This record gives sequence, structure tokens and C-alpha cells, in this order.
Amino acid sequence: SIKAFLFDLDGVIVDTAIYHYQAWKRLANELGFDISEEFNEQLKGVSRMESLDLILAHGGLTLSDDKKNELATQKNQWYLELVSRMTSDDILPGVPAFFAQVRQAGLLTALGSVSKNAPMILERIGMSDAFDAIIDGTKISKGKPDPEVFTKGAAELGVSPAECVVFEDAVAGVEAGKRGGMFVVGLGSSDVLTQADLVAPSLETLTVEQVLEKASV
Ligand code: G16
Ligand code: MG
Repeated sequence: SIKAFLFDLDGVIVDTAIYHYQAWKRLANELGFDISEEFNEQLKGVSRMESLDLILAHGGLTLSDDKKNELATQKNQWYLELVSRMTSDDILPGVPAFFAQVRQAGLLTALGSVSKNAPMILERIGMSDAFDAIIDGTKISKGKPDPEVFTKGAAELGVSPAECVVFEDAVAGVEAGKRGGMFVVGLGSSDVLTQADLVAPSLETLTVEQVLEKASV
């Protein structure tokens, strides 16, 4: 039976995906090219350095490790400027109500984010205490689509993968959950999140009961 819900951060709890995109776009523009929203789908859930590599390949650039570290730091500074203005008003619609149901149902919760900024963002939106376990970019060696971020979350909660449901908005994140042996709820479009076991537009349109019913067959 299902004992735990594991949540991605960006695009599930809070819409920081737009800020990552804006900061990467600014960086690409300074390097003399552009990135589209469609290209950005590939970056969601992917680590900072792997994202930079994808962007540089897209622009046809090959740079030294020193230069890449400099660019990644620059992007993070712009990103931090954007997220520093966030408050609890930035929590995505349906999240507080869904979390109330999760607690009511007695389920465990974990955050599964590859972002090194995740604890700071939780602090800003007042959700630091909302999770029983927090796995962030500082605790893992492999980003999504590797399942590490979710298998570590399950291990920290003391549950098996088959007892977990993952909530993800990214293609790489859905793949990570599936590779980890978990039931995955995709939040977004079913045309994009084709690997998910269940897809809904957002947490606002789901109830915990619906998820448990689908995941328990
Ligand atoms: C997030 C974002 C990615 C970002 C990554 C690393 O992952 O979706 O776009 O590149 O974290 O973030 P940072 O540069 O802050 O360490 P997730 O797993 O929360 O979707
Ligand atoms: Mg995400």
C-alpha cells in the first residue's frame, strides 16, 4: 500500500521553473543566441551544469571548464535575484489544500529536488516544515532522470519504492520516478508527460483519495 508522497519542487510546489528559464535565457542572449520555451522543457529537473551543457550545445559553443563554472555562477546569481522576491503567495494553487489532505491521510512526505537552492526556497515560501525528509541537490550525485533523488527520499522515510507516489512536472523527473520503481503523477500535459501513470493539470485538480485509488491497483 502507498505510504509516502514524494514531491518535486520546481513546477509542483512553486513556479520557479519560469525563473530558471529567464536566467538561462539571459545567459544565452549574452552569448549571442536564444532559447525557446520548447527547448526549456528539456532543462526542467536537470542539474545546473547539465543544463548549461545542453544550452551551450544548442548555441554551438564549446567552452573551458573555468568559463563554464563562471557562467553557471552568473546564471545562479540572476536566478537568486529573481527568487529573492518570492513569498508564500508564490506557492502554486491547490498545494496547501492538497498537503492538508496528505496529513489527514497519515502519509509521509519528502521533497525530491535536484536544486541546490531548494532549502532556501522552502524557507522563503514558509514550507520548510512541510516535509518529513528533504532531498536536494547537495545530497545527490546524479540529477534526474537518474532515480537517486527519489530512492534517497524513500530510504530516508524508511519506505520501499512500491509504497511511494512521485509528483512531477518534468519529463526527466517522471522518468526518474519510473526508473525508481514508483507510481508517478505527472502535473502538466499528457502529450508531454507520456511516461506518467496518471496526469493532471496541477495539484489543484487532484484529491489524495483519487491518487491513492489509482496508485493502489
Ligand atoms: C530544478 C530545476 C532545474 C534546475 C535544477 C538545479 O530541479 O527544475 O531547472 O536546473 O533544479 O537547480 P539549481 O541551479 O538551483 O541547483 P527540480 O528537481 O526541483 O525540478
Ligand atoms: Mg520540476
